[in-house]
Amino acid sequence: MTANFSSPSQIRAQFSRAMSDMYRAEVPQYGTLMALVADVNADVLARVGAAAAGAAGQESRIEVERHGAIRVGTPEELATIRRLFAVMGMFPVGYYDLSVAGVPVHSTAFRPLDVAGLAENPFRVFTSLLRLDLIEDAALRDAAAAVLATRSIFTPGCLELIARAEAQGGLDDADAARFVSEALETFRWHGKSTVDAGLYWKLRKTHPLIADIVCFPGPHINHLTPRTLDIDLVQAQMPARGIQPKAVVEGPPTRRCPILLRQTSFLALSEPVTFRDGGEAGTHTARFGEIEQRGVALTPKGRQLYDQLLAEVRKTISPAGDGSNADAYRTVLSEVFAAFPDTHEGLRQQGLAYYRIVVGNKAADGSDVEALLASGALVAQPITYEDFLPVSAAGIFQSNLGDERRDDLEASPNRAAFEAALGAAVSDELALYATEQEASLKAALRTLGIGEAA
Ligand code: OOG
Ligand code: NI
Repeated sequence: MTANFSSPSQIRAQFSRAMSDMYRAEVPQYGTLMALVADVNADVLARVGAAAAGAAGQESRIEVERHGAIRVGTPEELATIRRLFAVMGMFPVGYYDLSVAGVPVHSTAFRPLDVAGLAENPFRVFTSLLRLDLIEDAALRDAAAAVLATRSIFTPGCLELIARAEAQGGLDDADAARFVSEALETFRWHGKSTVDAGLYWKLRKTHPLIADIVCFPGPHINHLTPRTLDIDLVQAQMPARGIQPKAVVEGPPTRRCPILLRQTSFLALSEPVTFRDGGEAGTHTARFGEIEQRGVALTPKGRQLYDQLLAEVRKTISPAGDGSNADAYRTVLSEVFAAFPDTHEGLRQQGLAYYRIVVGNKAADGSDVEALLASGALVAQPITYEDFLPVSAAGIFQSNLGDERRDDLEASPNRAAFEAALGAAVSDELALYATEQEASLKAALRTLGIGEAA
């Protein structure tokens, strides 16, 4: 008997559309950003054509959001979030320690594990868990924990449908539609804080992110991110549309062969909040819009080179929040990254990046893979990086939390504690790309009748 269930990718597509609609209503600037991205993408396609715009240019639905981000407060919340995303075919990939950059959270990305799932709908959610253990003031830590212990971030209907999906192995169309609307409630913005003004300000002084996570009824979506074909152009054109970009684009510089991920955002807005005790109303700054441009996934060797070059850049210059050294930063970034090969052949042959190997239209001669690639019997296509970068993520966090003073933090990755909270291990993102490259090569050789690869 085959049950008549909605596919997880269909549910994810519905959920991502519902989030986009809700967020545009909540944060009108996000709608402005979407319109700018659509215009820039159309310009690029008109100018260079879809083929030259790379794999991204050939996607039929380039305008759909690629990711969003939330921050949860407790292990129990994280564990239930994992079950919620699993209903939509999204699983935890990667561990990101943000304490290294002074942000008291650690994170994973919930996403489809395979290329097929990402192609059906690419939506991912970068999900961070608050680390109360990094708050030094014990009384404040206890107060925050007490507040978090009393809240319930899921509707009863959502919890019931998660359990039903787990028990049945899926949801039918009617249940899936209900699930999407119940799940949406978890991510909605509430301008009414659950705490008194005094506690809000104490937490905010310790770290604005702690106030953002602890003082509200749930993990409001804090940004959504469409994909652009030219991030430099969107960054440059934001001011003309009345939105203020962060000082610099995070990640690698502009290149002929894009690698990893480049991101930028417009600065978060100040939203009015009221407090439980009716204390003087204030404003809270947390929600923004982001754009991303993705390139080829790097191997461990490529990633090491990236991390090393980025560290070299940051030793010389770190981008100021007010943009005063943005030009100088861009110059140093591109000078230092001149050391990173910038042809796909070079990247592949030096083992720096991952490629999907497919059969080309030239006759095969012999069984040497390099020779087959050189003759065009095999073709190497860059595998897109689908994950995140901790230094970039920290830059995105920081630029949207305002320039308020905050306590310094000790770097202290704790993947084991994160996985214990999650109730599952996170997948290793690099292993997913390596497996895809290997499987594609095997399949291509099989098609050519060459049999097992050496
Ligand atoms: C998440 C920031 C990280 C990204 O694109 O690197 C992120 C947050 O601000 O909660 O979304
Ligand atoms: Ni983001």
